[in-house]
Amino acid sequence: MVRLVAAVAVIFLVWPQGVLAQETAEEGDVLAEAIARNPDRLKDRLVDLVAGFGQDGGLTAEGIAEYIAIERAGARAAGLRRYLAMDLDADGSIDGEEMSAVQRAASAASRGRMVRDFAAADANGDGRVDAAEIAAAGQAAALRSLDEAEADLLRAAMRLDANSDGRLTPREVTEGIARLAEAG
Ligand SMILES: [Ca+2]
Ligand SMILES: [Ca+2]
Ligand SMILES: [Ca+2]
Repeated sequence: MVRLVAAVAVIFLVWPQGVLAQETAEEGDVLAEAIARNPDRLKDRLVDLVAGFGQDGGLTAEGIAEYIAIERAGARAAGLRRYLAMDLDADGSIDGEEMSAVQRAASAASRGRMVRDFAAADANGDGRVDAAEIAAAGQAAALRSLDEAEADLLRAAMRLDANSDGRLTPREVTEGIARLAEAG
């Protein structure tokens, strides 16, 4: 168990750097790869994004960044809420007693996950989830909802801005993906 917790902690510490290294190596290919995988799915995704986050008929790089931040913030808030709901004395951390009390009140179905989440969040394995660990768990939830590879792909979509006016239109998405799918 201690070894598992240590492994989780190591993954957590090493992972963001790993993602960054990967990002640099694959830069420029993410769009082509996603198109090769499933052009229709990417097209639908981007057309929806333009409709939802575009302004004056076009999606800007800022609009994409905003979407990524909003998605992640929502997931982070949901992740944080689950932990904050266990902090019965509102001191900013969750100890074993609080965990047990919340577990007793929870449904049998959610207990297993609760124990797993608690162990995963307790990065230093001291049996408490402190404020920094709660924050880290929230950030992990944010990155699970929209990871760096997906964020890269969405940012790379601006390359489909064929007339280079800084605004991506549904037509540019559709035609650009069709063009790249044919070329690749
Ligand atoms: Ca507490
Ligand atoms: Ca801890
Ligand atoms: Ca354009």
